[in-house]
Amino acid sequence: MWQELLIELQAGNRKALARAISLVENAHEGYYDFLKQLPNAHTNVIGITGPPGAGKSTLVDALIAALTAQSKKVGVLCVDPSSPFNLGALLGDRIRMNEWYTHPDVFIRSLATRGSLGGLHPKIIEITDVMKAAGFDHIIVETVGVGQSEIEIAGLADTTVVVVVPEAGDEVQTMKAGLMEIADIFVVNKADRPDADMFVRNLRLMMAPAFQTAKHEIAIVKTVASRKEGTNELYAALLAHQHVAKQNERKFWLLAERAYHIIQQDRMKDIDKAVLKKSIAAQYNDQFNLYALIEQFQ
Ligand SMILES: Nc1nc2c(ncn2[C@@H]2O[C@H](COP(=O)(O)OP(=O)(O)O)[C@@H](O)[C@H]2O)c(=O)[nH]1
Ligand SMILES: [Mg+2]
Repeated sequence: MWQELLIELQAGNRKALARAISLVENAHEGYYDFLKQLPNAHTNVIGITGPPGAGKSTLVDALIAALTAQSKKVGVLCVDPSSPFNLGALLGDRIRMNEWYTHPDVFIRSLATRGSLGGLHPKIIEITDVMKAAGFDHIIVETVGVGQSEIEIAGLADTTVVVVVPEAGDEVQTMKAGLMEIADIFVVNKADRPDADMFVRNLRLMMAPAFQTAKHEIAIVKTVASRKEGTNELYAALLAHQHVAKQNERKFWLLAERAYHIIQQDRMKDIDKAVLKKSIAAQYNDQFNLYALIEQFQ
């Protein structure tokens, strides 16, 4: 039933790709059968994550320019940040990347987060796998690195780039446990700021223990994304990491993360935080007990 769509998207038909993504994004009937037909494609997925405002979108934009200059085909997924209190997605990324929407070698899709478990789109892994079938040289996924989404991005990407900025000294300390662990490459963006070199030194010191146990070197690349500076160095670091990403042990770990996440999503699909909140509000009184309420949902 889905064979034709798959053949078209594999042939590079972008409309077919967009249709296939919508099929999966909206979990239309039969989408799982479509997923089961996907070939085992080996496109390297580059995850770009980091705090809001670090310059991730600007960096992705600069990276697209560097890659297309080398005639590479690039697919990009942007997961727009949205606050749990306000589910509207920001349109900034869309507007900024306008010039790429008509480029024949570039495909960009923005996904709104829908208050999923870790803040990423609930079907992000599946949609990335659809993108993998479409014959891109590189797939870039931009996500905001907050909370649980770090684990998701690690399961999603073969190479995880963590973007930080020079002034974020304290933030880097507190993010250490999450973002630091998943970084295959660090980008210190906004290197036009005066403290950039000192920050890079501090980051190296801070990462020294991790560098010793890591099986591969974790590159630190300085960029000024808004001036497209440092993108070639970043590209070199990405290529250098590709052979590491393809090692089987790591690959299987990533696939296990993906499988775990998809199973988790499936088991949680009937649980809606808004419904939980409504039930809590309706039942809240002096005798309220959260665990008794939870039982109603299990
Ligand atoms: N000074 C400076 N500003 C930058 C640089 N890269 C991005 N910015 C600015 O930082 C702001 C946030 O960038 P954006 O790409 O939207 O960050 P994101 O939230 O991580 O995607 C924007 O105003 C950018 O123009 C840089 O290298 N230097
Ligand atoms: Mg952004």
